[in-house]
Amino acid sequence: MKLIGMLDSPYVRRVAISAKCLGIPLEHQSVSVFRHFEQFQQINPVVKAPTLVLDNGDVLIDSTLIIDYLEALAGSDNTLMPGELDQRLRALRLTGLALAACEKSVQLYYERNLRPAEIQYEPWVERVEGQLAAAYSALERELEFAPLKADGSIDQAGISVAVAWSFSRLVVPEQVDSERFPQISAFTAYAEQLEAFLDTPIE
Ligand SMILES: N[C@@H](CCC(=O)N[C@@H](CS)C(=O)NCC(=O)O)C(=O)O
Repeated sequence: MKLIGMLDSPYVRRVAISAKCLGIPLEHQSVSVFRHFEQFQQINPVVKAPTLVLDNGDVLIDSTLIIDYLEALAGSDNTLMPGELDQRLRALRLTGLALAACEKSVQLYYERNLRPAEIQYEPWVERVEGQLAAAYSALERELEFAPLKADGSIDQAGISVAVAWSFSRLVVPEQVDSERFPQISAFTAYAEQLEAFLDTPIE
């Protein structure tokens, strides 16, 4: 199976890291949705990263759906999601907040870097900045209440939180002050030292 997309996309990176943690080999092709648009179009006309191309040619998009498929391939004995209901609910809550933080960081990055300065719309930017801060504030409270385990293992919530934070620090550093979000920052420092993360650097 081939994973298409750049590792500077948090969505691509969470799929690549999840696959490694689940023990599923993927052939990674660093194709950019911007710089290699036409090449990407040949693989997937929708041009969304990540794209997973199965060995039979089927194409899957959306990181959460791709990870769902990888989880099904790995089997229930090898999963990144807790089985117990309350823990699963928390993992879904954390993952949802991390994905919202990714989405808002991407929107800010696109607004600042793709849209010409004269047609940038500040009320929209302020709205997105507020949403990004709200997502990380909620995550910080969650981790204050109950830290994520840092015992050498990692689950889907941990992968998504760390990937989101590293991405936001890269593309919108002025929005994500480590001192304001110490729990998230410390957990990300732990995660980025794990083999699956070191093996999957942001490009
Ligand atoms: N919800 C999707 C979001 C994927 C996404 O928006 N990826 C960006 C790259 S970071 C992309 O494909 N951008 C190109 C575009 O939307 O035209 C997921 O989880 O995979």
